[in-house]
Amino acid sequence: MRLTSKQINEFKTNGFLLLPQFADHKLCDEIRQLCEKHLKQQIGPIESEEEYLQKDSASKTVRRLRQAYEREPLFSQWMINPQMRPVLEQLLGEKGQLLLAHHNSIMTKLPHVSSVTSWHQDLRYWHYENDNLVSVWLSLGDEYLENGLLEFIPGTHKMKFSPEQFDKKLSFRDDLPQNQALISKRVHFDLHKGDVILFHAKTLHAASKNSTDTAKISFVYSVRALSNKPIANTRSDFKEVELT
Ligand SMILES: O=C(O)CCC(=O)C(=O)O
Repeated sequence: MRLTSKQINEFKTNGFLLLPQFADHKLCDEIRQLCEKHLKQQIGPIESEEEYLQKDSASKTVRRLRQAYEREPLFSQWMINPQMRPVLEQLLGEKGQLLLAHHNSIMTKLPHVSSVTSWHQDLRYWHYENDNLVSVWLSLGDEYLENGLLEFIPGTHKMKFSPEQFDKKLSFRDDLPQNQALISKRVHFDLHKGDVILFHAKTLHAASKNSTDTAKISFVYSVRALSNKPIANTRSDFKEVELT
């Protein structure tokens, strides 16, 4: 698949791009079934809701299944999918390299027990020479505001912010009038099984909790431009996969 120049411009302007019905439904169902098995058995490494909220608790509610690439051949096949490579190459302006340090996860919002994901830029904890990084989000079922859909603020990948606009965890503060004006420009698209949304590592995004009775499960991985190297001896300086 190749993007049209309208789609490329849309990504460049907004910092995100929806590719409706990119992935085959059968593949999504097979991936989802495997995810459900890993979730049920709490196969590690996981990030729990308790860890995310920095709560001390013996119980663990899975928020994300980390290191998706090494969990199942079907997962790694999706992440190196030859159909996606030319698309990423168009957005990055050069070949991509799959990161195993960041995202590389099955993201969940489990019914009633999940938390809000505050406004943030993914790059907040990432360390690369520049910001030429794109994430690929695959919906394995319906995603809408009530079950924790992602929302984006258009154009924020190109904006400059001051450190005061972020809190200690580097979330974008929603209590500042200046930030609120920007947050009011938030947009979302209801997502369906097989939809892919591509977003830039600096695009501000957030997600609500899941107040429905069904788990929301999505797959996310990220890719850097080949020339955009990780900074040595940081978290980002980790295993990668060449997308040649
Ligand atoms: O919690 C969510 O579903 C949003 C995930 C997210 O923001 C991210 O992976 O960067």
